[in-house]
Amino acid sequence: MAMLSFERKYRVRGGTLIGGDLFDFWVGPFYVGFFGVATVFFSFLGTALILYDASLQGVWNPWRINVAPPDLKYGLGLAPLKEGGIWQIVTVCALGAFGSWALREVEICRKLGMGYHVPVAFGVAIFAYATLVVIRPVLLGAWGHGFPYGIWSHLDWVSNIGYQYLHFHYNPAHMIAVSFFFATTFALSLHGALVLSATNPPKGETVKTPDHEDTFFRDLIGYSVGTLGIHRLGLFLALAAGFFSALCIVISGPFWTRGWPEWWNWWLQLPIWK
Ligand code: UQ2
Repeated sequence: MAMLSFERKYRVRGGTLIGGDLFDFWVGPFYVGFFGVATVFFSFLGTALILYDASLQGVWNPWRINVAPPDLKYGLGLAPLKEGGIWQIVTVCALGAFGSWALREVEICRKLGMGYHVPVAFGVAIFAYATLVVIRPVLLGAWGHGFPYGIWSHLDWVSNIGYQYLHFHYNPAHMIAVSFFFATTFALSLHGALVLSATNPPKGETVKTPDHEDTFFRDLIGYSVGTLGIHRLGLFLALAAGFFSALCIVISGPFWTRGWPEWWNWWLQLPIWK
């Protein structure tokens, strides 16, 4: 599998953003590039630091490992290694690894003469993460507002922040984000089911074509979004879910400090009730 017949045709030189020809080669099926080296560097360093923090605490249960951000008293300064400094370096490593991975995707897109949809999509996920550990903590004035790196501990963080605003489901941006997540899963289930149904005809029959897919939905609801359209819709729904997720947390604290149920008082304060 490491050298498919078409790989030879598409393993073209160039398209690199940095480093010229230096890292312009493959290792087995993987393109390396400057950003492949950078991704490996940041991933290993970040993972090693998480394991080092676990060793300091003597916590080896994977569910319970926790790399905590600094205390709020350190503000936006650097904290001592064992008091959140590791969390700060791990955060730099995470952003370095994610950003390098995105730029490696860009280099591969350039090599292949493709659009940049995949790195743009991944960029929205990076943006959502950066909102949690950089943008919101900076707006609130302390790295301690970032979330802890741990399977169990990050769940506790989400729960605590939710209760801090009394009832997070009253956050209008959270409502929109959740709706987009549900719409995304709905659209993918429709799409996946439709493609499988068209490509799995009864024994002895030929595979069905896209006009069968269009016709199915025209018969059902009088409308088909189309084979290209469903992928545009899917990308839009997923990116919107990520965008409104970032929005709902960044407005919590920097732009609204009370409980989210209270935000809806604007409705009762409309002049039409007077
Ligand atoms: C479609 C189409 C596809 C699809 C799907 C539809 C042939 C293979 C799933 C139907 C999707 C519609 C009508 C949009 C639904 C809207 C939301 C927000 C979920 O028409 O074209 O291509 O996979």
